[in-house]
Amino acid sequence: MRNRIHILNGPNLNLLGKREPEIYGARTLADIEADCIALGRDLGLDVALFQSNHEGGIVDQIHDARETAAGIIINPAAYTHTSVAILDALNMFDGPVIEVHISQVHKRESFRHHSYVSLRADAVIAGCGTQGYRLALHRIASLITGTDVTG
Ligand code: CA2
Repeated sequence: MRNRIHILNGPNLNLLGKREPEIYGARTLADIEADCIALGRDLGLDVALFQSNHEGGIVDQIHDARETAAGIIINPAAYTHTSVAILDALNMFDGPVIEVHISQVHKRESFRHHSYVSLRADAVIAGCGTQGYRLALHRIASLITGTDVTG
C-alpha cells in the first residue's frame, strides 16, 4: 500500500501502438506496463497498470485504489473532458494524483483543452508521448518516497 502506484488508463488506450502512431506513438499498452513496472522497481514503487473502456470501470478502479494504493497516475483519455464522475472519485482519494496525456492536448481541438480531472490532479503531463508515464512515475516517487534523484 505505502509504495503502491496504480496507473489507470481510459477508453481506447488498449489500442495503443495499433492505430494513429503519429499521434500516440508505436508502443503498446503492454510495452508501457512492462516499462513502468521496471522503472517502478528502480524507484522503490510497486506499480500496477489498469485499463477500462467504461467510465464506471475507471470509477471502480479509483475506489479500489483508495484501499490499496499510495498514488494514482491517470490518463482518463476522452473521459478527461467529460467525466464529473471520475473527478468526484478522485476527490475521494487521499494520495497524490498525476494526470498524463500522451498527446499535447492544448495543440489539438478546443474540446480537449478542458479537463475535469485537472481540478484534482497535483500535476499534469501532456505532449511527452508515452514517456509521460515515466515522468509521472519520477514525480510521484518524489512525492511518496522522496527517493527520486532527478529532482
Ligand atoms: O493524449 C492523450 O493521452 C489523450 O488522453 C488520448 C485520448 C484523447 O481523447 C484525449 O483527448 C487525449 C484518446 C485515446 C485514444 O487512444 C488511441 C489508442 C490507439 C490509437 C488511437 C487512439
